[in-house]
Amino acid sequence: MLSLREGFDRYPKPKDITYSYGTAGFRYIGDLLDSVAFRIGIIASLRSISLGGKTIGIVITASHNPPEQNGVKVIDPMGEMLPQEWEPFANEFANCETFEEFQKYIKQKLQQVPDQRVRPRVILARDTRASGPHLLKAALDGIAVINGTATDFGMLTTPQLHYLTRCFNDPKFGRNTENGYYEKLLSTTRRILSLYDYTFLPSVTVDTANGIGGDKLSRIDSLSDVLNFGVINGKTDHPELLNVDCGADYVKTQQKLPAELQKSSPKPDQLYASFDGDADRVVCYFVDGKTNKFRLLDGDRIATLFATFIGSLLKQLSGVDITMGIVQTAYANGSSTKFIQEELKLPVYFTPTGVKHLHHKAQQFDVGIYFEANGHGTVLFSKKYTSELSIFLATTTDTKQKAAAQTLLLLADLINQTVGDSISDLVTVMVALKIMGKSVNSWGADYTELPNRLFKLKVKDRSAFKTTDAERKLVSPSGLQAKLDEEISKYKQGRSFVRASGTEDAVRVYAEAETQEECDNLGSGVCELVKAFS
Ligand code: G16
Repeated sequence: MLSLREGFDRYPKPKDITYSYGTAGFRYIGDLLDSVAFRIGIIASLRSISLGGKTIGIVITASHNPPEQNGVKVIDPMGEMLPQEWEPFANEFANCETFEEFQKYIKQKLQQVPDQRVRPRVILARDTRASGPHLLKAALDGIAVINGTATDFGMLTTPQLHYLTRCFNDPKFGRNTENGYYEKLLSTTRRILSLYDYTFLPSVTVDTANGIGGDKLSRIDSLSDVLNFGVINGKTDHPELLNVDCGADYVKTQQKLPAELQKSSPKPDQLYASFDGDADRVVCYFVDGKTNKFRLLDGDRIATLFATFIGSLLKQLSGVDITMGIVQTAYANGSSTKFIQEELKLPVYFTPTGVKHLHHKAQQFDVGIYFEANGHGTVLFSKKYTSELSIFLATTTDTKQKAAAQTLLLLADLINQTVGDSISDLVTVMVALKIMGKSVNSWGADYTELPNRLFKLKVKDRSAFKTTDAERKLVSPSGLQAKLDEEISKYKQGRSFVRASGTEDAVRVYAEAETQEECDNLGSGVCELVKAFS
């Protein structure tokens, strides 16, 4: 067995790097992550011991980032992100330089647990990146030095590993195998459709960013006729093509079709979708048959579609007391927020970027819908939701009301309750459009987006950019926010903010305004100010 000392020496920490557990775990160039992957194996094991041996997950992925990058993150027993109070420990432990320090951190953590003899259990999965197998080996060694048991699930989407982690700790949630994931998705879809006498959903073409999502969609295709997907950018065995000119991040930030679709002629007025590299984000889009223009249906649109769908079903039930709220980030288009508040008459809350923030806020509602504009999100349903609807279902005799209540209950099984999941989110979009008889054009006409643009700037030190008010205002560098406010005030419906990325070494600038020209000018003006302050 590998000793702690041998493991520490086998995976030395590079001297000139300070690692940080960012928006979604540690992310760097894959070749620079060996020591972090080894240590994440230890962190996950310690987390498992601290929870009396509950199963913890590790995902090796850099999601939307370029192929040469990679990342590691820890999943908690109920499929949620590592609690934020563990992040300072993760940071200190990932950065300690000497074996003495390294050993001290482990001892300190173990001293805090009720029973140190508990054997940790960890499950792992990775995306398709070339550095994945190597980092997996390092993580397995980290688990081994703490005498943990590890199960490697091979290549999965990130949400599949979230699902599995939950299943190991909460068997009612589903079967703890990859097939269990598909069974739950397919049987729930079939049951919802049968309530409306449908047997299948129309096929949708999905750009899977040359990532793991392509393989998994093909698997779903082969298992059932309920769902059919045409996969493009499905070259899973070419990791160097991951997220290159394709995928959810490309489509959202460039506001255009994936390159592959630009070359062909997408069918007008048809639903298309793009996943990111590990299939935890989805954006939809279509080409308008009248104008021949690309129309993006991003995370904000998916949130409003789900709210409209769930709201319309709830409206059919009398006397059911269910609260619904929507959680967004500063990136949400101002028009979407207005639509939610004024048309849907629902409350909107803002949190900083990162699922870990949105997820917790959404848990405060019976139906908590959270989506980042980039397509990362889900809908959470409370225990009260299930019990109220079950009681309603048992008492009503009305066929239509029964179907509505059953659909609502089944949605809690269809939509991944642990994290944003491109596959289950897309299927929910398809189900919602089918049951509401809504076309993509009608979905796109719910509101008109304000022109918006996202910029990425390289700066000397991104940690100098500190924010408050759900990242909508800067508190540092000193004096910059006042300059930004002055710039923003020059534009009609102008809104802009600046924040440091938690997944890339860059600062992001978001701008929106009444016209595209004004938006572009505002964005460029803000970028100039940022450059002057960095
Ligand atoms: C991750 C997070 C998302 C976040 C995105 C960008 O996405 O899970 O919540 O919006 O990074 O974050 P930042 O602007 O801090 O770089 P993914 O899909 O890469 O896991």
